[in-house]
Amino acid sequence: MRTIDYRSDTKSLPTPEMRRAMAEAELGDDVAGEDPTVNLLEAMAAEMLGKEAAVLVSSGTQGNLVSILAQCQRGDEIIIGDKSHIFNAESGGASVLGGVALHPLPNDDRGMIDPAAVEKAIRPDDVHYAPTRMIALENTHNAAGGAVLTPEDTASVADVAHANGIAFHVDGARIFNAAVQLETPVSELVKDADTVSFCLSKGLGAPVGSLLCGTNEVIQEARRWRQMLGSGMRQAGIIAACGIVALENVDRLAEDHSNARRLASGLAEIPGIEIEPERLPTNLLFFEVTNDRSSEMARRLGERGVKVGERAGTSWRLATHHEITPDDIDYTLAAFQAVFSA
Ligand code: TLP
Repeated sequence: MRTIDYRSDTKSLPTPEMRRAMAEAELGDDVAGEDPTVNLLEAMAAEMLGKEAAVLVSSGTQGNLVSILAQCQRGDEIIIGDKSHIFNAESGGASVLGGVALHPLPNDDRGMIDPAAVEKAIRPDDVHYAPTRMIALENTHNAAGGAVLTPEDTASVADVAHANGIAFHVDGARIFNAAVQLETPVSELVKDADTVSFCLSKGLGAPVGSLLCGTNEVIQEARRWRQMLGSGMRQAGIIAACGIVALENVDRLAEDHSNARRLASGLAEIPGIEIEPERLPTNLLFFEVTNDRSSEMARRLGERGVKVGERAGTSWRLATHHEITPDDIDYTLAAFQAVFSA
């Protein structure tokens, strides 16, 4: 039976080209800066993002964390979206390991934070307050359904940060999905960010790894924290080799978006599913199952090889990625028809 895994784009496996690149990669000790494949990946990432430097880290979570650790001190505060991954799904690492408080502001349904609210939330210089040291946005925004922030959105918050001498970070786990969707160079999307993290292991298809990009100074400090966190990875070129293949193929994310759109239009026709296909921005589809047998539906789809991401209650998330073909979309829609009409 075929298996089509929509639970996350993180579930995607490396491509045959990545496996070959892994086998053939030139390797060295990356802790000493001697792995040529890691060095090449970091240079490519820095150039594509328009930043001075980049460091390979083990995950998106670690990319966000080392950015925070490199730029904030114990007792500082970060202004962050209340639906952001950093706030909700990174184990409170900033607070546990950095002693940094998170100050959430509402994310709207595009994952945006109101710049005027940010301005108001910045703490005055007063002994009662934790100094605001960083402001962060997420692009694309996971919980907002893969919504895309434009360069203007980003600039509007970055300008507030910089006018107040505060660092501005972008959690760009899926920033290349945003760039492909907007048909804008990724460097343009993050030009106002001091640091950006992005993931190789989501839609880009690599098995492991993320990069943090920023100034030479901040990235050097981030390397120290990466080492302290136990992620000095020695011959990490076997990971980086896949990352290079991923970065050479970012344009193919457009196929994931088009597959997601076709899937959303098909699902909209199925009674028992509430979805707004016209609101679908990138590769993440969120929708509601309106009958009261949501878990049973998910199980039945699983029996047909279609694995879906159940969220809270009747809310589902499906993510498209490089392993999912147009033919898989047809198969999936037929499976939904069968399960939901039974
Ligand atoms: N998101 C994952 C996990 O929550 C399982 C997913 O399936 O969507 N920022 C954003 C916006 C993310 O969506 C994620 C992961 C991360 C950071 C963290 O990346 P990893 O999983 O590499 O630590």
